[in-house]
Order: sequence, then C-alpha cells, then structure tokens
Amino acid sequence: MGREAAKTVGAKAAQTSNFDAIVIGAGVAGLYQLYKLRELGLRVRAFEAGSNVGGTWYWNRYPGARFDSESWTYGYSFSKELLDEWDWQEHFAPQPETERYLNFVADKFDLRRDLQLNSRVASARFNDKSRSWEIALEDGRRYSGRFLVTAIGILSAPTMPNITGIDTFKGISCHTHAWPKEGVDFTGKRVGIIGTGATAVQTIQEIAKTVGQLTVFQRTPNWCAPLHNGKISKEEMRDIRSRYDEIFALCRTSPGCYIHAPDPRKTLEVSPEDREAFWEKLYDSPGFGVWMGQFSDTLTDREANKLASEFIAKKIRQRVKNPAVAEKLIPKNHGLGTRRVPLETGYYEVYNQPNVELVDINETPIERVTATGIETGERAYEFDIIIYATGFDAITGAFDRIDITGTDGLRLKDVWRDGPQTYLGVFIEGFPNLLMAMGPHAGLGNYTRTAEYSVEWVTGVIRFAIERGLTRIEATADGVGEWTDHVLALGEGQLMNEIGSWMTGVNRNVEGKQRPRIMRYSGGHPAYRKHCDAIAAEGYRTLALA
Ligand code: NA7
Repeated sequence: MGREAAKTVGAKAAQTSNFDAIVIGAGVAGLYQLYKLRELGLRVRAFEAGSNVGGTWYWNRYPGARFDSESWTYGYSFSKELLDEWDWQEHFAPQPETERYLNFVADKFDLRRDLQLNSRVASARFNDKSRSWEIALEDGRRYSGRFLVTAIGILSAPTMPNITGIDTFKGISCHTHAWPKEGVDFTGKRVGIIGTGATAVQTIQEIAKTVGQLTVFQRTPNWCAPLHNGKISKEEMRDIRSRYDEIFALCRTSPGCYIHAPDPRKTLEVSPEDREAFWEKLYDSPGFGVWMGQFSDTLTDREANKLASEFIAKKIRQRVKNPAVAEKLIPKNHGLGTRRVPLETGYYEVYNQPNVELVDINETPIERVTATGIETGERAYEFDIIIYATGFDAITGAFDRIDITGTDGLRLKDVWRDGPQTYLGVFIEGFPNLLMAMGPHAGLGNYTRTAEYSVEWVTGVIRFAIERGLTRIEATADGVGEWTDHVLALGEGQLMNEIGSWMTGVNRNVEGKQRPRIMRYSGGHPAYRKHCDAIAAEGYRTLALA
C-alpha cells in the first residue's frame, strides 16, 4: 500500500475505529487480555506485529526452542474446557507445540475476530480531551480507544551486537528471534554462533547434532543444568489432568509460580553430606528445581551461593573432557542462579565433539564480521551460517520501541530513563488509562501463571471504571513513589540484582543500559498478589479516578 493510500485508510479508520479498549500484543498475555476484556462486553481490538498469534512462541522458532517450565504448569488455567481438550506431548514442550497451543486457544475462543495481525504499533498518545489513547501503526493506520493495555512481553525487543561488518556477510545469518519460518538446514555446514544465554544453549545442543563445524563465541558463560525432558504418555496426561487444581494451587504458593520452591533450610545448617545429596537430587530432577528449589539463602548469601555454584562447577568439569574448555565454561563473575539458569540436554557434551570449538571472546575479541565469516584478533573463521543469539533489550525495551506520550507531552522513554517507575507494575504516573499487563516491577515468574493474574487484575480495574462511568484512571505520584521505593527496597540484598543480565535490564548493545537495575518485584508472587488484591478490595482508592 502506498503512503497516500495508507493515509486515506488511516483517516477512515480513525473515524470509525474508536474502541473501548486496545490491547497491544497477541502473545500469552495479550490473547487472554483480549478474551477478558471482551467478556466485559467491551469493544476491543488487539494489535499484533506478527503475522500470527503467539508472541514469543511465534517469533522464536530457532532450532531447539522449548519451555524450561513444565508444559502443564504453563498452559492457561482459566478454562476447564481448554484444560480438558489440550494434551501436552512433552513435559517441556518445543516451540511448535506451544505455537499450536496458542493458535488452538485463539480459535477456540474465537479471538481472531478482534485481532489485527501484521500491525506493529509505532506510537501511542493520550488525548486529554477525549480521555482516550490514539495509536498509530507503522503503516500509518490510526485507531483510538479509552483504555490501552500493553501486553508486549518482557523479551520481545531483540538486539544485534554492535560489530563492524555484520551486513557484509554473504552467507545465511539471523537473530534467533527472527528465525525463518522455513527453517535452516545445518547439515554439514560451518556455523558460528554468538552468545551463550538460554537461547544459545538450546540452539547449540540441537544444531551440534548435524553441523559440519560449529564455533561458539562466548563472552560470559552461564550456569547451565539438565532439563530432563520426556514425552508425556496418554496415561500420564490423564493423571496430570486429574491433578490440575492441585498443580495450579501449588504454583500459587511458590515465589515464581513454579512447582519448584526454595527449601526452607539454610545451606550451612545442613551437613556437607546431606547438602551434596540434596544437590545431586536437584541436578537429577526435571526443570527449574536446580534454580528455584535451592536452599533458601542461595540467592542472598554469598557463602551459600558459592557452595551451590561449586557443586555445579564440579558437574561441568566431570562432563567436559578438556579441562581448559571446562574452565572456560564455568562462570567466574557471578554465582549460580544470579542470572537466568539455562536448562540443557547434552549441552556440555557438545564441547567434547571434535567439530565444536569454544572461543572465549574476552581473550580473543571479535574484530569484525566479513563477507565469509568472523575475524578475531587471532584468526579468521569461515562460515556458511552465523547465528546471533544475542538476546533482548528486556523488560522496558519493547516500551522504548513505541513512542508513548502521556499528558502534557510526557514521553515514557524520558520518564523511565533512569529505570522504570510504576505503580504495582501496572500504572505509570502521567499516563492515564494506560495499563501494563506484565509490566516492569510486577511479580514476574512462570509466564502464563503470572500473566493470568496480571490480566485479571487489569481487567478488574477496567471493569470497576466502566461500572462507575469513570473515564480516567491514573496512578498518583505518591503511589508510584511508594511502589517504586518498595520494589527497590525488596530488591536490595538479592544477588541477582547485583549482576548484569536481561533480568536487571542490562544490554551492552543498547545505550544507557549498561548498569544493573532492579526491574522486577522480588517479594515473591504470593506477596505481590496479596498487595494487589487488597488494593482492588478497597476500591482502588490509591488511584486517581475521575
Ligand atoms: P541472553 O540471556 O540475554 O543472552 C544473550 C547472549 O548474547 C549472552 O551470552 C551475551 O553475552 C551475548 N551477547 C550479546 N551481545 C554480544 C556481543 N556484542 N558480543 C558477544 N556476545 C554478546 O538472551 P537469550 O536470548 O539467550 O535468553 C533470553 C531469555 O529468553 C532467556 O533467559 C529465557 O528466559 C528466554 P553476555 O552475557 O552479555 O556477556
């Protein structure tokens, strides 16, 4: 469509498309948000940048992409019918299965009728007079809605490294987030991959099965531990289905809404033999237990953390045959669990393959990408394929990529320049009627579990406003100040907040995001819910309502 034609359609759309609510995103949170707002009888439209639903599970189709959370804890819990109809095939579902699931959900609840695909929101501006949000898509089309709900994800703004010559490479190259739908054949190919986060770990262990030659460029190793995935038989699925209430109830009790919760004991209270046995058990168990199920002081006490880290280091040394390579794979600048623990299946054994090389780019930095490969200070590597598993401008990055303007020309990017400031992770002062599903400072964790709560809470406020004819809901300066201070205070002393990672909003490829910040509520999801539930029960008196 030409610019003029787009303008005309846009003009028409602006006249006809006044929604009660607009949702941005049709991933896990956005789909449910659309469902819930429609349940209120509102005229809603969800705008999605992708050509189909799924968000994270639409974009990240790189080889080996899968859940690290148990599939049966990750599905939606709101519909018994849905729980009855969907059979998970694997304990940790691969991306195609999850993508199918989210499409199944979209179809089952007829969500597509209010969903607009291929529609990336470029800007959103609050109109004080009409008390509504006006959004513009990248192609110029415009829409407006009283309420604007962002469900734009926490890992949805991918970033490329700032390396000279990336565009000159003549082979196949892409970021894991923008993986081609038709897939890539690695058989016999010379492949280079940059990054060793959770995404890279999944990719590396998968492509190592077929590549000709693989070179991994590592800047920071992470503490990885076994996933222990397995197929789900029909009987097992029947059993899981019969226990769904119990499973979701269990998730509600743990800090991250996983089935895994910290062991209440402190590390040094336990004898060295019992500690060892405990860690062995965690290492041999499926899923995030090895991270979330550690002794209660592992993520706050340096000595405790050191001991747990040493246990995993020992495992790495046992699994990687070449001691020099093993040492390179053991993190030195952070302890176990202080950054996201990638779960793996045979990741460390990949480095025992004769056709796999690990390059520590701290020792030999990448100088440039060339037409034929990658050059470090030491040598030139020739590749057919280069994979950028270089991560995301996490948590606030997706907000920064939309030009969001509140009252008096206030721009969100400026307001959050020194880190997010929110009320409950849902509201921002000066941005009335803008509600964030899974915003920064909220209780994050097992994504669907926490997103369901977030969406339901957001829906509750909107219902409250509509029932009372309120047309403007906003956080107060005091509310934002108090919540932000509370989140920062809770985050103090958490080892996780001291180290740069996507969880602390650090991305060395993005200007102004070099230093760790407290981006997430660290008081545990049960406490977060209790706080938010109380505010709802008291009629949202802490908000400015008009
Ligand atoms: P991550 O965990 O942020 O990992 C990105 C990786 O890319 C990490 O190893 C980075 O090294 C590396 N990176 C980024 N930029 C560069 C440059 N310029 N040079 C070399 N290496 C670089 O993202 P993932 O996609 O793996 O995972 C994100 C989450 O998605 C994951 O935790 C799951 O929850 C799902 P660094 O560590 O910064 O030294």
